[in-house]
Amino acid sequence: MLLQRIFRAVIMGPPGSGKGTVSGRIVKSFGLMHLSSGDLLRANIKAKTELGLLMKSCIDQGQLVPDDVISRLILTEMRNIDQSSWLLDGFPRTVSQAESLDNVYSVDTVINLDVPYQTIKQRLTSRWLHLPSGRVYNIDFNPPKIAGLDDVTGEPLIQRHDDTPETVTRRLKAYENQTQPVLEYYRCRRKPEPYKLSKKRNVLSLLTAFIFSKLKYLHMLYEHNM
Ligand code: G5P
Ligand code: MG
Repeated sequence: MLLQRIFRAVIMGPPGSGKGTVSGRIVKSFGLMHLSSGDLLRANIKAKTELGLLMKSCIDQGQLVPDDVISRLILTEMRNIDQSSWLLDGFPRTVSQAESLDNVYSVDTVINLDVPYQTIKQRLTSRWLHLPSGRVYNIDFNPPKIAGLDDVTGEPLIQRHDDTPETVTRRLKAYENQTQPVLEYYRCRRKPEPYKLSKKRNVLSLLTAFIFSKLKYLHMLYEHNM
């Protein structure tokens, strides 16, 4: 199903909650562009760009890269998909990043994957990745057709350096301290429904609200007099 208008969404969740896996399915079904901040950083590391070399140790240690670096990287990349519907995976990850995004684009939907940490730790130790495409596999959940090889290209799969148990624990801590507040940020920004109504409908809804308020007032008076 292709969307009729530009639709902009963000997918959030702790490390290993399935953001990449679920994104893959959503973008296939709805024809969105998928932009993953982690995939973009790993591509820079693989290509040995200056940014990649600078950020590698940060990522390998399970720490977030600085806000200004990742915001500039993602927002520059987003110019290429400006006229498409998109799904952002892994960005924003701090309130400051969410504000940078808000300054340029308005987000229609935020999807949050809520998965227990114990499940995450099990999933990450059995995850395999096709680095060039970002395709994700799991020995138990969705194994590749041929062990160790990507289904589409036949190229070798790798395990991520930051999937060791100690680094996963650090990444979960970073999620709790720096990313969970972003969920609260989006919850507080939720707009009330009536603003989406057309002008004609707005008049109707105002009239309906007025009539209901009067009825409620009469009802209160009635109760008071009882
Ligand atoms: P990333 O690359 O954004 P994380 O830590 O947010 O990394 P990650 O590890 O990529 O997230 P995911 O995408 O949420 O996990 O999960 P996934 O890969 O799809 O699934 C995990 C495993 O579970 C897979 O093996 C999959 O097959 C399996 N699985 C999925 N769904 C299910 C299911 O329903 N059932 C079962 N049984 N299994 C399932 O970021 C990496 C680093 O880059 C930097 C940071 O250093 C970060 O640590 N970075 C940023 N830094 C600052 N700001 C940002 N915005 C940054 N973005 C990245
Ligand atoms: Mg991912």
